[in-house]
Amino acid sequence: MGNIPQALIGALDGAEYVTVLTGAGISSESGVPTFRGKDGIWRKHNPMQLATPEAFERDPKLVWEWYLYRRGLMQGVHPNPAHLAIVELERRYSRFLLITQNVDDLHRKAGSLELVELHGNIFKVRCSMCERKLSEMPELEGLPPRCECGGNLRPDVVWFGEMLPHAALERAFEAAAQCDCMLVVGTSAVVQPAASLPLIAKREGAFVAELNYEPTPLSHLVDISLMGKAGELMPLLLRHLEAKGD
Ligand code: BJW
Ligand code: ZN
Repeated sequence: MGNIPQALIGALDGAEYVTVLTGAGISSESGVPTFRGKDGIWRKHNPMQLATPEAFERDPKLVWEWYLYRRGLMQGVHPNPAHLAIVELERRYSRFLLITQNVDDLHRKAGSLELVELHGNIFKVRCSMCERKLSEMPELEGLPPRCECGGNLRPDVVWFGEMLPHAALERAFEAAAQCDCMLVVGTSAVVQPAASLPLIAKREGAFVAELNYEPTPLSHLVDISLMGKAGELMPLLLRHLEAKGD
């Protein structure tokens, strides 16, 4: 088996409460583009013109077109071995929480159960006036789609400058403070407040390991930083853990 540090296997093996924080990198091997980095979305598109409440107010049609395009991309993709390894990991613990910044629904498709979506879900819709939530897009009669109240419907995602869903954030902070071990997978760890969760876990005594393609601002602050593809590292980690349990 490949190289997974014993300290990480030991920490996971001894943990009662495990959390995993994921970012766009975990879905890149499924074909979902990341935001930052070489082929990142924000290289080609200005987030201030597409992912802020001001942008939506200014040009709701443009914002909707961009989100419909991305929904289309995400509809056709499937969970990869990293998503599936997290499902396996969850089965090993009575206390477990998966905290994702991703809006692509791939963790749910993979079968993860204890899951919080910090930045919402691109397949859901809500009203920008009355906060009514819809689990599906209404029949389109032009963009932007309208709510019964007359307000513009919008994707149920969190844009820059917006608060994260309160219950999700509270659950994530509590889990970060209480867990014994946290895995941080495929996030550039620059977007707050998600990026502070590993630091809270560390401060409260958890063993924190990062799995990423490249170094991040977290790399020198965590216990272990593993460089590689999530779709290879996560299944490998699981196999080591299973071998230890035998
Ligand atoms: C692999 C891999 C493979 C690739 N295997 N690895 C100044 C200082 C501090 C904070 C702020 C500030 N100015 C403003 C803020 C606040 C702001 C913020 O943090 N900005 C920073 C960018 C500076 N945050 C907010 O506004 C948040 N709200 C908030 O703070 O409310 C309170 C507040 C209000 C008003 C003012 C101030 C505070 C909301 C954040 C919302 C983020 N929304 C988005 C879009 C979601 C909807 C959509 O999809 O369209 O969420 S932006 C985007 O970034 C998306 C992601 O969830 C998020 C994080 O990105 P992520 O997941 O880390 O992806 P990448 O692409 O960055 O990284 C991928 C990583 O994977 C890389 O490291 C690769 O190496 C790796 N990788 N392939 C392993 N195969
Ligand atoms: Zn409404």
